[in-house]
Amino acid sequence: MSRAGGTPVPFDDPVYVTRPLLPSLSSVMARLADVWTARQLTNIGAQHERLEAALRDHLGVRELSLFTNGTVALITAIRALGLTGEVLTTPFTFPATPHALSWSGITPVFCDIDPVTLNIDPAAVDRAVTNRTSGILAVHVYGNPCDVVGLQRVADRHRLKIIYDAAHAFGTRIMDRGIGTFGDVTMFSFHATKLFHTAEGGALACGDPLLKARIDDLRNFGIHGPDAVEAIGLNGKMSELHAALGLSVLEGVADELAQRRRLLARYRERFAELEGVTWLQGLKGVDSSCQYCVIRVDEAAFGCSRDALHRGLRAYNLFTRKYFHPLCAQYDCYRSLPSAAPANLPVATRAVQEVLCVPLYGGLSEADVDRICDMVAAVGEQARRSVAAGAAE
Ligand code: T4K
Repeated sequence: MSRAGGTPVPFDDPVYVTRPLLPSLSSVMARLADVWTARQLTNIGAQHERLEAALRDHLGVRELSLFTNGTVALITAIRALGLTGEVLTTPFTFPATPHALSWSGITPVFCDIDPVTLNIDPAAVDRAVTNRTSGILAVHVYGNPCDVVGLQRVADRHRLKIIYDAAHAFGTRIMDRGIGTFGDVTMFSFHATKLFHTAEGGALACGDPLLKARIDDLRNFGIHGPDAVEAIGLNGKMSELHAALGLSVLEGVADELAQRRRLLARYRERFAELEGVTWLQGLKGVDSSCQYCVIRVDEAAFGCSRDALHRGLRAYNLFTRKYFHPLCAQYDCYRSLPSAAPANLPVATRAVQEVLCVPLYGGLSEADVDRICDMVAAVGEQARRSVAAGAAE
C-alpha cells in the first residue's frame, strides 16, 4: 500500500538519491582469489590490465588509463596537456572540476550554461577567451553531452585544448559514438555513486597513444623506465582490488542501465501530471548514461520551492539531492573572481535554485517511482494548502 487515506506512506527504510550496483560477492571473491594467488596488489597487475581493456571496448575509445579516482585523473589530464593561466569552465558542477584547476595553479574562469542542457554554453566560452586562456574544461552534466561541435569550433578558433569531465557520462553515446572520443582528453569517475564503479576510481580516455604514454608516466610519479624520472608525476594508480571489483560490476551494467531506463520512463509519465515540475530532457541521437533523474521545480507554478520540496520529502524517509547547489562560483574560494559574479552567470544562478535529483538506481521498482511521485505531489499540495490557509486568515 503506497497511500493511506490519500496521504503517501513514508518508506520504512531511507531511500537515497542513488545506491551502488553490487555484483554477487562470489563473483568478486573469485577474482580476489586470483589476486591472492598472484600476490600482486597494485602497480598495474593482471586485473588492472583486464579492466583497462574491457573499458576501452565498452566505451569505444582508443586509449584508456585507469586512476584511483576522477579528481586525480583530472589533475593529471591538466598536467599532461600543459594547461596554464586561465581555463574556461562551468560553475554548474561538483567542486572537483574547478578545484582540479586550482590545484594546478590555474584560474578557473566561469562561463554561463545553456538553459536546456545545463551544460557550458559555447557562445559564453567564446566571449571569455583572453590571451591567458589555455583550455576549456567542460562537464557533461548529469550524463547529457555538451555541445561538442560548438565547443570544438571555439577551441579550434582560439587554439585551445578541451578536457571533458564525463564523471556522470559512463557509456553515453552521441550518434553511436562514445562520449570519450571528443576533445583532447575525457575523464570518467568510477566512484561508488556512479552507474559503473570500482568503489573509488576513475579513468582518462584519449585518442593519441603518445598522450596516453605521458598520462601513464604522470600517473606513476613521472617514472619512465627503470632509470628515468622524466616528469613531476603523482600516484594515481588503481589497485588490483578495485580493478577486480570493477570487472564484476561491469558484468551487471547492462541490466542496471535497462532498469534505470524503465524507471526514467515511469518518472516521465508521472511528472507530466504535475504542473510546475519539468523534466531535464534527453537529447536527440543520444544514448544517456541515466546517471541521475533530474527535475526542475518552478516555485510559482508548483506552489512550493525546490528547497521546501527537498525538505518536505525527508518526512517520507526520502532523501533527494540538490546537485549542484551551491554554484561553484559562490564558494568562498571562488566568489571574488570577476567571472563568478551572478550577473555573468544568470542561467546557472537560476537553474541551481530549481534542480532536484530524485532517486534513480536499479534496485528501485516502478512501484517505488509511483510512491516517490505521490510524495512529490503531496508536498506540493500541502504547500499550496498552507498558502491558501494563510491568505484566508
Ligand atoms: N566531476 C564531477 C562532475 C563529479 O560529479 C565528480 C564526483 C567528480 C568530478 C570527481 O570524481 P571522483 O573524484 O569522486 O571520482 C558524490 C561522489 O562522492 C562524487 O564522486 C560525485 N561526483 C558526486 C556527484 O556525488 P556526495 O558527497 O554527494 O556523495 P554521498 O556520500 O552523499 O552519496 C550520495 C548518496 O549515495 C548517499 O546519500 C547514499 C548513496 N551511497 C553513497 C556511497 C558513497 C551509497 O548508498 N553507498 C555508498 O557507498 O558525492
